Amino acid sequence: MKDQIYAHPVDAIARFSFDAQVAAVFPDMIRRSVPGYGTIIDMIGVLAARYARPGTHLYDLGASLGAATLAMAHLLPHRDCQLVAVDNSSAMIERARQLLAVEAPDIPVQLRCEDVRDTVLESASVAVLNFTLQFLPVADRDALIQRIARAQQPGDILILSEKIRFPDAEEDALQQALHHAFKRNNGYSDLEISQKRTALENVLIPETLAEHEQRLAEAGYRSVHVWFRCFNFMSLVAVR
Ligand code: GEK
Repeated sequence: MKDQIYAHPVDAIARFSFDAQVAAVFPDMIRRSVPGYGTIIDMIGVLAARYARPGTHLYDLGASLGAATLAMAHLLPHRDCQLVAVDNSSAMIERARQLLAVEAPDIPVQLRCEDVRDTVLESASVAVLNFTLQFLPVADRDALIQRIARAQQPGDILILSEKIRFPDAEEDALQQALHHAFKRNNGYSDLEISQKRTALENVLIPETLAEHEQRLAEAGYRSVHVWFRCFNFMSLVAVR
């Protein structure tokens, strides 16, 4: 289904939330809004296949419809790993349940309708935060990253994808303009782009690459690699 949520003028734009309306159009919305989304999903599968250890858990935190879970499921080399997909939107989890039943009926996935800040984490050889951390209050981010790190052993990974901001105002403006050009090229009108931007204010709070790197280092990740970047979107693999 095509995302037309912000296609018509709205008087008072409500804060963006991951409700049933968003869940229904989510695959179209995220593909047309996040540069490289398809590549990032595919490569999460490749990364997970390399780092998953037998008998451990693979967590997709803020899983939405489970695209990253599915990518990991298809390439997972060990049958005794447990895939866990967590999202606090019941609309997302319900649709994810239906999609996974069709796309990966033979691969058991534990679906949890929970806040990622509360979900229990254990022996996490692979943890994925694919455009989720950016929706948490900044004050809650250190604690979540530290909790993930504590559930991991040396050599385990956290894949962290985020929209970022740049410390240099001119570069930040350029990267934002390029992102908007990407959205226009994908069929979003200027009205849709500007209304969505208003809805996301104080909901999606981007940080700089340096802020992410510092948080990961403080949590105990010994190396952090930028493996994808396009405009103001990037994905890191942090090795515990
Ligand atoms: C993908 N990873 O397709 N607890 C649990 N879930 C949360 C929380 C929270 N505190 N806050 C936000 N979410 C997905 C895409 S979308 C990114 C992730 C985007 C969930 C929220 O309900 C939504 O499903 C997801 O995080 C963010 O690979 O829409 O830009």
